[in-house]
Amino acid sequence: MADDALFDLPTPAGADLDVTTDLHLTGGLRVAVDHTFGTAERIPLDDTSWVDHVHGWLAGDQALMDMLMAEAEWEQRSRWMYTREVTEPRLTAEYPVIAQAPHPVLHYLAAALTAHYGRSFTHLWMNWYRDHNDGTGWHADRPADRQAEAVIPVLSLGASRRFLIRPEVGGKSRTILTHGGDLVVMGGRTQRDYRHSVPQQKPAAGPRLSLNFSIDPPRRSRRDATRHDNGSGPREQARADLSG
Ligand SMILES: O=C(O)CCC(=O)C(=O)O
Ligand SMILES: [Mn+2]
Repeated sequence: MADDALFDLPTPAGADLDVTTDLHLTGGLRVAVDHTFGTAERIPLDDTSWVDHVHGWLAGDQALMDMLMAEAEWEQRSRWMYTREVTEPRLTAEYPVIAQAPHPVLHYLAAALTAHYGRSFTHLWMNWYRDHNDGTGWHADRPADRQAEAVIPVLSLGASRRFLIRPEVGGKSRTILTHGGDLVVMGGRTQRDYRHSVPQQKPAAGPRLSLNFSIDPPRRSRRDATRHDNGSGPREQARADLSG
């Protein structure tokens, strides 16, 4: 995109990580995170909003992806757009309480994020983009967009895709190219003052999963919240376009 600033450092740390180090914590899955966050690139959006792009934070992303695609409870969700029901262009699986997820590796990931960012990530929702026709339209994450500030880590597995972010009031978008194993963390007032998306695209792309962590209270799953929000989803209601 001509108007995008590209933030991409091709320095995958994941290749250097030893996937046997944390086996006792990952449920035997051969993955490892970089506990030092040594490849983190802080992208200031303005004085109060930022994004961290942690290149190659996770080693073994394919093993994690294979396990989650086989074992998580994926569902096809739909939502109301004005007068018609629209099928979301992706699959979703959700753990409103990560501690109850039956996969130790998810606890391991949440604990590593909590240790670094100093807040207790308790809620996980995952997207499965089956190919380039799947995506996520412009939105802010709820309820984080109603909090003074928030930290939302998003872990990418599988195919590389473009993660866009632009001011809530409109304007140029920035592109972060996410590779399998990369972590993108939105912080500060990003959920209030910016919108983000993973656009559907023409160039072919294989499957990608994203793992989105938050500190939402567990009493309502995002699916329940969708209903309470009068047919428009908790994340989706904040979307500025209809692309999904
Ligand atoms: O897939 C991604 O990288 C981001 C997805 C997202 O923003 C969301 O599901 O709220
Ligand atoms: Mn989001």
